[in-house]
Amino acid sequence: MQKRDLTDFIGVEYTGLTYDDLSRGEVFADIVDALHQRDLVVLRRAELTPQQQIQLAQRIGRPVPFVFQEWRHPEFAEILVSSNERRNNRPVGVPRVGNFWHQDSSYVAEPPEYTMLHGVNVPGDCGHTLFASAADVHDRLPEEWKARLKELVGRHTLTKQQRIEPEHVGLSIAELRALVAQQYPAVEHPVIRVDPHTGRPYLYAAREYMDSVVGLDANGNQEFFDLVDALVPDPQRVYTHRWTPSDLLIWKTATTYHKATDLPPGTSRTVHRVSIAGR
Ligand SMILES: O=C(O)CCC(=O)C(=O)O
Ligand SMILES: [Fe+2]
Repeated sequence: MQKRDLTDFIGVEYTGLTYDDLSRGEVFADIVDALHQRDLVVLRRAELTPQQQIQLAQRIGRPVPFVFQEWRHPEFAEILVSSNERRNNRPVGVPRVGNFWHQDSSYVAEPPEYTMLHGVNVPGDCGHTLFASAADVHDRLPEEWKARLKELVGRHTLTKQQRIEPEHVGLSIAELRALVAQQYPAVEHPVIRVDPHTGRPYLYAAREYMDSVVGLDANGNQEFFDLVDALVPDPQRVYTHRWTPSDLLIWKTATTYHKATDLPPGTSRTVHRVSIAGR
C-alpha cells in the first residue's frame, strides 16, 4: 500500500488497497483520519460492488438516500447514479451533477457530512473532478473581507439550479420558482465556520447554491461572489482528479469545494455516489 499527499492544500491518495485490506480496522481508521485532516481521500482502483461501497459508507456514518427520490439507484436507494449513459433507450442516471464549484447539499439545513464517489465507467482524458480546500480559500480572503463576513450568514437555495422537468410543463417561471421554494426552502448558514476536525476556519459559500449573504447589499454580494469565484479555482491550489477505473473518492462536504468538468459529446461516464451523514 502506498500513501501520499496529493497537494499541499488538500487530499491524500492510497494506492494498492483491496477490499480485504479495507476491512482491517487500522487501515480504515487511517483513511478516516486522513479524510478528517485533509478533506479528501482517493483510493485508486478500489474494485467494489455497490453493496461493498454501501458497507464502507456505513463504517464512516449513515448513508442517506439522495433528497431527490427520482435520482436513486433502482436497487440500492443509498446510491445515486450520476451518468450520461443510456440503456434500453432510457437514461441510467442523472447527467451533469455538480458541474460548477459548490459545497455539497449546502441548500439543506443539515447536509450529510461526507460524499463518496465510485468510478464505474470513467473516461481517462476528460470528465475530471476538481477540488479546492475551503479553509485555504478562507485564509486567502483579504483581511477586510474576513472582518466584514465574521457574523454574517448566507442564504442557500436551489433556485439557480432548477431545471424544467416534464411535470413542470404548463407552469410559469414564477410558479416553478414557488414550487422549488416550497420543496426546498432557503436555509441559512454562517459564511465562516470552523472545522471541528482541524479547528480551522473555512468559507461556506458558493454562488450557484446561494441567493445572497444577508446584510450585504447587491453590490456587496456581487463583489463577494466575484471574489469567491476568483479564489476557488486557483490552478496552483486545485487538485484535479483524473479518474482511473474503480477509483473511490471520499470528501468532507462542508470544507471541500469541487466541480465536475465538462464531457465532450459522445463520451460516456458513470459514477456511483453515496451521501453519508456523520455519527
Ligand atoms: O461527478 C463528479 O465528478 C462530481 C459531481 C459532484 O459534484 C458530486 O457528486 O457531488
Ligand atoms: Fe458535488
